[in-house]
Amino acid sequence: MSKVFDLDMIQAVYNRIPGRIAAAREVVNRPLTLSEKILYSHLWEPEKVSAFGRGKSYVDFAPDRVAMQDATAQMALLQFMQAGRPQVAVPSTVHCDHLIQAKVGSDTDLQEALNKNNEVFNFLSSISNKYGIGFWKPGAGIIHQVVLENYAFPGGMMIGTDSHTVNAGGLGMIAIGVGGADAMDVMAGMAWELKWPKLIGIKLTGKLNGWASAKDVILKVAGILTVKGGTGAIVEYFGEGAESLSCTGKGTICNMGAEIGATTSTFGYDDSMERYLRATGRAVVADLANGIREHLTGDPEVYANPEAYFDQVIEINLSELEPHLNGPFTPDLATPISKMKEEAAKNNWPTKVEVGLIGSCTNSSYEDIARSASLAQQAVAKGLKPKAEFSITPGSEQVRFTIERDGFIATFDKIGAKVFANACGPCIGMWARVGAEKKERNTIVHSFNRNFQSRNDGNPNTLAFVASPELTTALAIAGDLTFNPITDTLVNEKGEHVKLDAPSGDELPTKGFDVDEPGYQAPAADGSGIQVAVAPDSERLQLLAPFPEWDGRNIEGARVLIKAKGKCTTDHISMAGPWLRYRGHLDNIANNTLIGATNFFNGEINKVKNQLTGEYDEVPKVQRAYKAAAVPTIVVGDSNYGEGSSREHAAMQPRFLGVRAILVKSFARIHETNLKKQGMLALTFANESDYDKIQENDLIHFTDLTSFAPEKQLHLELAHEDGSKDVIAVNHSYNAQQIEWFKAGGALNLIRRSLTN
Ligand code: MIC
Ligand code: SF4
Repeated sequence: MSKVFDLDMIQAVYNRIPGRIAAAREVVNRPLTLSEKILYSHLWEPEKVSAFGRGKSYVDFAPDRVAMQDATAQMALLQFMQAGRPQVAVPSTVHCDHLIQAKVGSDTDLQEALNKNNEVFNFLSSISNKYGIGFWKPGAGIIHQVVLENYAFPGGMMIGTDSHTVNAGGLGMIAIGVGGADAMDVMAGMAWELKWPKLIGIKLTGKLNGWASAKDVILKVAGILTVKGGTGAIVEYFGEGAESLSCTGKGTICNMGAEIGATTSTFGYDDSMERYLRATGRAVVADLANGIREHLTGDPEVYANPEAYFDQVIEINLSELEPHLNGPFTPDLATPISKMKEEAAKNNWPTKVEVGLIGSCTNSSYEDIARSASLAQQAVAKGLKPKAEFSITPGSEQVRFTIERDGFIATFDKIGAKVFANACGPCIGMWARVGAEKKERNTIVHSFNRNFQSRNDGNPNTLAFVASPELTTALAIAGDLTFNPITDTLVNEKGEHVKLDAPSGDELPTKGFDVDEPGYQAPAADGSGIQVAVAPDSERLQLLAPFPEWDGRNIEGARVLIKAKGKCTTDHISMAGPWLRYRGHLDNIANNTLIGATNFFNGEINKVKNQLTGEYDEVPKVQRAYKAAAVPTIVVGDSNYGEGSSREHAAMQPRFLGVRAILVKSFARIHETNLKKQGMLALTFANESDYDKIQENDLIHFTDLTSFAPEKQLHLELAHEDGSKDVIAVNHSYNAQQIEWFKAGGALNLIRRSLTN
């Protein structure tokens, strides 16, 4: 596309960056990392610059832009509607990508999605039009790919209502996933608050070769740091290895930083980013960035002596990196391909690969597709017929159009691949996989980022492994999880042993990108006359009613709705797939609340005791019964509760159904903020082992909620059925402002109040 979006804004950001960094240097008085430079350049109150405490200070920021996808934008914009503003305060976009189900192939599936989701797409399109929001239609592509191609810029700061917003770190941004309520604040012209993050430095040396790809860097990092190792931290990559990676490869690495819980990941501006900006029609942005180049990367002293500036440093030699397969069921279980035979046997993983899927926001760049196509081409030339099914979901119409022009789709056709619409599709469970309902144990491999149980096809017995698109393609051809393309051979149709050569492909199209109909709708210049209608009887959309304020009293006589055991991700709390249909209707989507979580007391899913009747029933039903009887409840959980997605539904639903507090060993960052924003109590055990003290029939009394204050523990009395009692201390991370949200019944209530005053 020829037009550069929001160039004035980028220019203004670049004009102020040098001065802001100079001011920060004065107070911090040492060389700065890239992350610090971007954070300091985006302070809401630049005059209050100070040496903020990592992991301690809450700081207000002014992000440059906001991105939203269809499944979360509905709730974000339903909230924004209530803020009483005529227009968004910063450039914002909506992308329709999550609601398209992959079934037959791109055209049919897209048409089907348009028919099914017409009401929601119309709502999003008209509300975008009204409030000055750029709207990307269904089929235009996946939010993060479209953002990288059109909006991301080095040194910028963005928030987005999707955890993989972090993808834009590939173009040197600080881009952070948030809940819709946070997005609403920024669109309404308010500050955005974040605890000043810790910094993890990852030094990349050497150069990728052979079968290794950028994806393997993050698969390895996930193995080292685990799903919670990045919590509260920004991961900054640097070193000659970092510079040798393509810009989209960097995007892949940052994208999957969400899987280690990192606030975001980023890379310093370099030649690869300049090449990408020029190739995507933004030479003018590249020129501007070149003008302040030294400010768009970390100081040389930092990279020369990283231990002195980062809280943790990891070094990875790209020259020695092996392709990895991470999974099943968690993205941090990393196995180098050479160890897969042994691991699969040890764990009894089915080794027959049923399906290989490439694409998603993580891995759908031109380079990814070109390299995978080189393998498909080899399969054809060497007489190999893929043993597994194989599918591609391109990340954007621009990539799809270009790869079609360059013959890659035709190559994939020759190996019988299916091309799905430019959308999330199977990655978010929008995949009508034939036979999934039989719930058979089986193995699939994909180039996406998440592999939580049931995520892709709804079958809890599908073992999904995450790999690079290249390895995914090779394993689909081999139909075997233990096939190591570096050492192993395959038998072709003529019975000959053949070997696959390492993949190859261009980083960017030599003939340039091309697209016919990108799928963008610019907003009306004056949207004041546009009506946004929500039908009162709609089952898809529902206007929001305010949550009740806190009554100023201790919560007493609370019941344990569920004590969740083990992993409890946002997929367990508010499942996606078929439930995506209710993302704009709080009452309806609340019927999936915690239906994926395992009940500690009976080991079962979606079966908890209703203390009013003594019977066991489904979680949402039991909670609705408590609500009707005005019985307060709490949800108890394990570590890293709420990991995964940014979906604030996982916080709003329990809140809507009347749950009063979530008490866990630890939270994932976005979920904790979402709970606070919605006026829920988000608490952590002061002693993790107190988790064991909570019994099924307990009555729980707060003893000191009336003196709720920052940095002060709260106490809960557990009255057990046998008459004994325990008093436990719980921690919280609320600051004074966040306590006001709690008191008001949610942050939005404060905004509503300010409008009527
Ligand atoms: C995901 O990858 O889980 C999603 C779907 O993109 C989510 C957003 C959502 O739940 O709508 C995310 O990662 O934030
Ligand atoms: Fe879509 Fe999957 Fe990316 Fe989430 S991770 S934005 S569902 S492609």
